[in-house]
Amino acid sequence: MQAEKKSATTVAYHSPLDVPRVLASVLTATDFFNQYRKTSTPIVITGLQLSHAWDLEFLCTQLGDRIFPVRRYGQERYSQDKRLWKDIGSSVESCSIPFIQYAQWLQDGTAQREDLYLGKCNLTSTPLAHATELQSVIHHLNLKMPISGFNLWVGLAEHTTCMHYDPFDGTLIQLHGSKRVVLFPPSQLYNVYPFPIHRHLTKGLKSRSTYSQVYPDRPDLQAFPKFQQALQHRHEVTLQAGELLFIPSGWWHEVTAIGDGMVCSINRFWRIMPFYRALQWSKFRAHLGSVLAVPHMLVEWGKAMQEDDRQQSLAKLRQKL
Ligand SMILES: O=C(O)CCC(=O)C(=O)O
Repeated sequence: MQAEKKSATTVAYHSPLDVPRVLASVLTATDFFNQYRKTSTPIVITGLQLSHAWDLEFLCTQLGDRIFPVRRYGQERYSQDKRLWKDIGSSVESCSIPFIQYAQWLQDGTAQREDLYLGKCNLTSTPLAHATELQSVIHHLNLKMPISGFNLWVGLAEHTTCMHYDPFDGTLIQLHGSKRVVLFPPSQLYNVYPFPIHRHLTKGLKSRSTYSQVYPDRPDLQAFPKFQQALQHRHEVTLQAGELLFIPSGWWHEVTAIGDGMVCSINRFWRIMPFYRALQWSKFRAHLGSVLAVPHMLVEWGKAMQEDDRQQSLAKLRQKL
């Protein structure tokens, strides 16, 4: 009997692999380093003590009229083929507004309607940078050599940060609501179809070679057939408030806010440790992409310098870095 031929578009699903969960109180800094960081293994650290609820009221008291860029994704974006997107990640069209204005938009339906997201906003020089829960987990895990300050991510359930990887180790702390994170290891780099590096030459940072062209939950296997192989390596975890996800450099991750209402997390990037782990192609590839984006960025900076509201135009470009 002839075996039935599988259509190129049939997705063979595998149960996702788990990400280990360990209680913060039983995980020492040495074990974290030896078992997870050294081996480039994602892990969820649970049971972090939150000194208060990180709800919208608390965020408003801490951030009030500070100005943050809020990205407008729009409802149509995720129904489009990613290859047609005009911008991605930090380059998505944004407007700079006081936090309380954003809080209002979260409550009155504007944020939902427009799929607005306050993504990767630097908290340095705000009171939240000194929050005890952030400081104590860093101390507990003996995390050193940050590449960035703390970044705030605030949005509504169902917002998705599309699948990408970072060229640094990352820690994502969930503070309010939950997030579902889908991960693929660095070995799957080409099976998840990153945007090509050369696209930076013509699109600057509006394209990102660290982003995948595939929607992991509804892949187009005709366009991206090798993604079928990546599915065997899919990991999935739901992150609850009071949990930290360690995302080693090069690991692909798609992050979706779930539940109802406001969802808030803070992340930070760290130099890759131990040093030899930094000798990975995905990291160099990401940096090469940034170098190729330079000529396009210079043109954009040149144009911004000629604008009447030069300061504002330059500030907008800085946000996209
Ligand atoms: O929380 C998010 O929306 C994205 C976070 C992320 O990509 C990260 O922590 O690396």
